Order: sequence, then C-alpha cells, then structure tokens
Amino acid sequence: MKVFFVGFGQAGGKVADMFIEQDRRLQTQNFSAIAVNTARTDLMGLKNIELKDRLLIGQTVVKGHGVGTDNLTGARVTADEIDSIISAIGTRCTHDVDAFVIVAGLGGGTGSGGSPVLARHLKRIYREPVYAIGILPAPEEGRLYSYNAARSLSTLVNETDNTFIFDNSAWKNEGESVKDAYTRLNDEIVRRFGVLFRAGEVSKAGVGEMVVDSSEIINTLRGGGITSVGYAISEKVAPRVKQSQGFLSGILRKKDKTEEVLTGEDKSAKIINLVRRAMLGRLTLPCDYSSAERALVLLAGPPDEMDRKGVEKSKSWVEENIAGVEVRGGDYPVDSDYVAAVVVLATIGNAPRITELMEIAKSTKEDVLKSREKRSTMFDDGIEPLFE
Ligand SMILES: Nc1nc2c(ncn2[C@@H]2O[C@H](COP(=O)(O)OP(=O)(O)O)[C@@H](O)[C@H]2O)c(=O)[nH]1
Ligand SMILES: [Mg+2]
Repeated sequence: MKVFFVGFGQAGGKVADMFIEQDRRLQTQNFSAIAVNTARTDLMGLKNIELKDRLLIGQTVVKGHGVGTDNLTGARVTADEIDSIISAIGTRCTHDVDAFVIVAGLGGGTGSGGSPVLARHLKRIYREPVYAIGILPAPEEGRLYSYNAARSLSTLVNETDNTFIFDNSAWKNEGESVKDAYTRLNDEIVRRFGVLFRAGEVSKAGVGEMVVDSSEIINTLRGGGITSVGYAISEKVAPRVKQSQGFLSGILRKKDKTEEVLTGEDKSAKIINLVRRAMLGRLTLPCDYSSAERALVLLAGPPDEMDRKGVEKSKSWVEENIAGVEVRGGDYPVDSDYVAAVVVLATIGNAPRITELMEIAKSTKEDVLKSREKRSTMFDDGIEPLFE
C-alpha cells in the first residue's frame, strides 16, 4: 500500500517521522508524511520529515507553545485551520496513495483533539480510506490523560474507517517510565505497521505465490471500530543464493543465527507456528482475539520460505478462533533473512483496556462536575459581583 501519514501532535509526529526514516533506509517510496502540531519545539525535534512538511497550527491562540493537555483547544485550533491543513495534504499527496493514516497519542491535547477533526474532513474530501493509529496513555500518566483518550477515541472511531490501537501501558516494562520507553515503543509500532502497510507493494524479491494486495487490507478493515495487530518473527532462515539487501533485517529484530534447510512439511509447520505466535503473543492492544470480526494473515519473507499450504492452514486456524468468518491472507515476498507474520484482528468486540478507559473517563467527568458544583455553592448568590 502507498500510505500518506499525518503525524498529529508530539507522539504522532515522532512515529510518522520514523515511518519516513524506515522508507528511506529501505529505499522504497511507499510512505509520505506531514507533521502537524501546535508546539514549535516538537516540530523542530523531528529528523526525517522535511521542514517544509511540518505544519505549525494555532499560532494566534497558543503562540507555538502547544495546547498542553487541553484537547478541546486542540480540536478547535484544528477546525479553525482545517483549510490550510487540507491544502498542505492536497499539494503533497500523490494520486497513487491508497490510504491515509493519522497517528496520534490520544491522551494529550493536540493529537487527541485534532485527529478526529482532521479525519472527518479527509473522509469528506477523499475516496481513499482514512485510518488512525491511536496510542493509549498509561494509567500512571493520570486520569486527565485517560479522560482525554476516552473522549478522543469515541469520536475517532466514528470519523475513521478503522482505528488501530497501540497501548503504551501494555508495552512498557515493569518499573520503566513511559517516557523512557518511547523510543522502544515507537520502534515496535513502526516495525509492525511498516510490514502491514507495505504489503502489496513491489519489492526486489519478486512476485509471491499468493500476494496480499491493498484491497485485501482495506476490505479487512471495512467493518470499522478498533483493530489490534499481532506480530512474530522467525529465526534466521537458510542463506539464499543471492545475498539479500535485507529488507526485513533492516526493520525486524535479529534473532540468533540458526540456519536450517527446510523441507516442504517443515516450512508449512513453521509458518503455522509463526502465525500462532503472532496472534497469541502480545498484541498492539491486548484484547480478546476471539471477538474479532475479520482478520488478515500476512507472511513477509523470502519467496522460497513461503508455503501455500502453511498460509492456508494458518488462515483456517485463525478463522476457527475469531468471531467472524472473513479471514484474508497471503504473502509479501521480501528480500530478507527472516520470515515475519502479521495478524490483523479487525473490529474487536471486547478489549478490557478500552472498557477500563471508558470507566475512568466516566468517573473523572462526574468528579469534575462535582468540583464545579462545590465551587459555585461556596460563594453566596446574594452578594453582588463587582461587574458582570
Ligand atoms: N508511544 C509513544 N507515546 C508517546 C510518545 N510521546 C508521547 N506519547 C504519549 O502520547 C500521549 C499524548 O502526548 P503528546 O503526543 O505529547 O500530546 P500532544 O503533543 O498534545 O498531541 C501521552 O499519553 C504520551 O505518553 C512517543 O514518542 N511514543
Ligand atoms: Mg507532549
């Protein structure tokens, strides 16, 4: 797929910047991006998105200092300047873009408030699907972050064609602060979604047996709602005749150097095993996978490691384990020493983390209302104010 990313706010900008970095490193031209923010310093911190593709909004309101964690202001500023954002996207977005992906941390202000507004407008203007990657805050960041994320997410799911969720709290290590984990977490995000979004694009490795194309990704996501992604990577596979440029080795984490020569049976067993590990392992949003309505199974790796039977069998296994019956899948041939499996669990019906987030938001709202009441009863209505 050819994807146009909009990195909204600080987290969104950093992640979009890393997608561009990956595209450069692999010398592909699958991704393009702009970054939008109300904070000048956040935009200055980016490394790969060109300066001319970084948009500072809300200058008359916050003077380049950001909106803090006020996502209402984030939404207002975005609505006020939507024309210039849309026109910036319009001049950079080429006719061959297959999808838009807005990336944002949902717990803050700019990305949290701005993303749903932008999604609505992009959907009105373009025929291509509009997706979001929404990053959930960790509970330790405080109730305001959860409240922001809950409000943003409930709006976002209605304005996008589908929203991928990455949960910071599920990915940071015990005892590690969220901030210290950012770089590692962003790496995990870009690795998974990089493989998924690139599927269907021509790579140097040639044509696969049963290639997943963009329309299959789009059809998998058609149900809307929220989506979680699983991922696993094999051991290093047997060396190939032509030494690879290492498509995946550039983006996948290296395992040990085991080199084995596989027969057909082994190959298919290995693929099934990898897909299982992807779905049963840590998902971008931990959730009940059996509540997914649709799924996509994607195998990326060297063509001689791909196995039709293995892919078919893993698809059936996924189908047996999810609520719906629509499971798509295939391979994405790439020059690599590894095989990666990506399992997209689309339109999830049950994720405890989301339920929890919504509950925190509800109680936070009640507390806010209560404290407002207190404030208003403390002063006597009979006393006349100095002016009104
Ligand atoms: N995964 C990840 N999360 C981040 C990063 N930076 C900030 N966040 C989280 O994203 C949420 C919003 O923060 P931020 O992006 O700074 O807000 P904004 O700039 O107002 O949109 C918070 O919950 C942060 O913990 C990052 O680089 N990676
Ligand atoms: Mg910030």
